[in-house]
Amino acid sequence: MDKKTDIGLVGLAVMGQNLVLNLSDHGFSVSVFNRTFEKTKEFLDGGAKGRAIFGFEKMKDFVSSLSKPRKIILLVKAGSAVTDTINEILPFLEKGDVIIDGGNSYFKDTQKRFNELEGKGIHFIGMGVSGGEEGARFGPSLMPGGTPEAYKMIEPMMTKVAAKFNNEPCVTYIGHDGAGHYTKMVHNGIEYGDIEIIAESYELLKAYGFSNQDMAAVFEGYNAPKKPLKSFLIEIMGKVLRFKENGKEMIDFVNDVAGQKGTGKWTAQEALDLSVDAGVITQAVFARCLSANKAERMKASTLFKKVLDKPHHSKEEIIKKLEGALYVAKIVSYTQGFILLRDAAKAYSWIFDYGKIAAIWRQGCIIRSDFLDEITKAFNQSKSLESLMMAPFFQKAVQDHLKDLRDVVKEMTAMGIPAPCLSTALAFVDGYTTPKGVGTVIQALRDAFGSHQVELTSKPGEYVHINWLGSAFDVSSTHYNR
Ligand code: NBP
Repeated sequence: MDKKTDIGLVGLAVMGQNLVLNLSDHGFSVSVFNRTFEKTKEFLDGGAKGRAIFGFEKMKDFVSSLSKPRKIILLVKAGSAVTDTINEILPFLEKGDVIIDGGNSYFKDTQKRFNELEGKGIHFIGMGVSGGEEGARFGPSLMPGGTPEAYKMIEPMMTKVAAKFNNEPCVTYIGHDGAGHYTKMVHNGIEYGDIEIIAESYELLKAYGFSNQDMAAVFEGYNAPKKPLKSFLIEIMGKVLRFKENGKEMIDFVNDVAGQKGTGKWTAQEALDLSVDAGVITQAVFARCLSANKAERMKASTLFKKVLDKPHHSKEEIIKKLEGALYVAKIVSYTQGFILLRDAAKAYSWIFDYGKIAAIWRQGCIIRSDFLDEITKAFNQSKSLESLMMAPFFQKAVQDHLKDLRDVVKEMTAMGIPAPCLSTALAFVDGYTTPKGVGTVIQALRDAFGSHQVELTSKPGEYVHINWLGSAFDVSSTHYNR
């Protein structure tokens, strides 16, 4: 091969192979490398055959096949594999070259790698890639973070391979160092919430006596054009429910033990670290944890007898109420996700354009939906929006359907169907919209047992200790605000 290639990719598992083919479809020549050379050979003899895709066994040859400044995408397993790969490439790079980590790396690892590589004159972009195998192949949503200069170098390629929504590419520069991977992490957290509320709906409909095929029709109805829930996940829920193998509806044979890879957990941990209520995402993570504890659940199910209500509504009524309930819960979940992004921007000195972030999630990724187009409009209309729920469009939507969520949570509680995400979404709306909440009692008790001081409404900004319990040795402790 005489000519240098446009871009290189390391990691020929499912994501890597598909992204290479996507790049190739758009006319880019690609050099590829994989730790196990056998996989490279298989790819060159298989999917890559007849294309301008070139494989290498030695890292040195791979790097020298690239046109300068070199651009190398990593799609290897997140964690130490990324560090190992960077260390292997580094000796052959020159100042000004760019490494793009397209895996689901932890944003703090990305920040560290960014700083180390920038110190060596190598650009590092942590790029969230969403959409799974299908997305990588035909158009993912891409969330690149790093320096704007480095992004400019890969922008022409990324805008071509990214998914398109109304001809707009689903990629935008997100922000400095780990901002891209952070945004991908929050995206994945939101995905956890979306999946959990669909799962809770399924449990309710099942308890109402809907067959799988009837439920499929309900989700297909929710996914009809112009409907507020119209989205990829609702669409595939219908397909999953309809799916049969040898005449059997396969959903009935799936063990109820949920897996997770960690990005939901990171989002929940971040929410706790930044003191943000991302309850829907966090409860979605806990729901997976509880589901995974099957042996204990099986035992507990024999120990506790419940007195449960029968359905209170007709099937038609519950379909309608559930649609409204899911819509409000989704608004809450995305509101919380964007509040997390807002507070992360403050904590990590990023400048986010929330309208652009919502815009690149409209296509290509797992949470893609028409709803995200409304979120894009809401943030574009008001750059200083405090929270999504306060945008007039979503304020009205919550107002119109809050009773649906309340009725559905009430019904699930009465029927003994766990609704961790739907109920936490309702609790958030009630807490968020109350002028006087639980803080009063919490502060009074903290002051009573630990002398942590209270702020009296009559003296804003001043913290005093009250001797609630009439203690003889009454001393104020430090006031902790959080
Ligand atoms: P995997 O996450 O399964 O990783 C497999 C790749 O990593 C192979 O190429 C493997 O090489 C390589 N690798 C490993 Br494992 N350890 C290595 C090491 N120490 N040094 C060099 N290479 C090493 O692949 P994937 O599912 O395609 O995902 C790639 C990235 O994209 C991950 O970060 C993932 O979280 C992210 N992601 C995946 C999806 C999805 O739907 N799968 C969606 C979005 C993002 P080998 O062939 O020699 O073992």
